[in-house]
Amino acid sequence: MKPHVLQLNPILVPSINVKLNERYTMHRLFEQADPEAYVAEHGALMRGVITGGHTGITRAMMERLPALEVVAVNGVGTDAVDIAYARERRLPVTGTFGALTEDVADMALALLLATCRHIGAVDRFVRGGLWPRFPQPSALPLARRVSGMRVGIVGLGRVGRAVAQRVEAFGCPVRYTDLKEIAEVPWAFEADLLRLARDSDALIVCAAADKARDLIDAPVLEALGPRGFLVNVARGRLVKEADLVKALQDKRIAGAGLDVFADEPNVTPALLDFDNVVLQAHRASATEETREAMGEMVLESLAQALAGQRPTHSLTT
Ligand code: 8YV
Repeated sequence: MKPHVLQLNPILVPSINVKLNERYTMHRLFEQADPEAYVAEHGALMRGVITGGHTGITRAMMERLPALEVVAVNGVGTDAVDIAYARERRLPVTGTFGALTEDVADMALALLLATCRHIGAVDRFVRGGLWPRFPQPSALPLARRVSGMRVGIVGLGRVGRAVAQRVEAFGCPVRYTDLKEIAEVPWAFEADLLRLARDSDALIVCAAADKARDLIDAPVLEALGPRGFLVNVARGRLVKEADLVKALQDKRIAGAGLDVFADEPNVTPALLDFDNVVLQAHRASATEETREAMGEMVLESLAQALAGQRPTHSLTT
């Protein structure tokens, strides 16, 4: 009999779904009209869970799955999983570590370029037929040069390093902050986030959000200053959104590029009003290539755990 696996989020790669269906009896909770009733009825069967980085899994849900042997996160952020409880139950919680690094770093660069060069605002200008109506160059403000910008990276994990490498190719001096200095990297460490913000033209948030929240608040934005840009490809709650809105309203920062938000999929409405803000829908890892690689890692983790082995990409066991 095939093991039963509960899937909390859709996977958009057909080949991965084919393999999941071949190997497991899949229970796609997001397709159920009444997910609560579904878990009540079938929860006891589930040996594996697949969830997304943002969705994670609560203790309450894991408690309803007594036969659970593995939580496979289709992502790298495990901040939404109750890790302490998983450890208590000796459950492996796996991630797709390394699979999405390049794409998330690419998204950080895309957001930095789009924000500094007004890509979104000018696209709206052209699309809206405004160019022929306002052909004079003064209709659009001058943009900002990205090449050579001083870039501050908040959190120098895999993604932070990949961002650093990319902006170096743009001739940008890089500094970073993290919990502690990292010995083997060529970039300058700055322990004080306020000082990093003050000495940066762009701050790029790449940190894990397991413990931290509201790292980027009014004082940090004030230090970044009216010519500074903020990019966030990590987690929304690392930025105090009310402070960001206020800083944008008061023109205390120059702009922001955001892929992640505090209350996804709801975006603080005020953020929609700024022309100097570029918004994405938590899509930094959403390429065919990366999502396929992530899916393969999920398959590998399920197979290992359900064969009684320690999954290679387990964080907890
Ligand atoms: C994904 C993420 O969007 O890896 C993470 O932690 O948040 C994103 O890559 C998500 O996990 C997709 O399920």
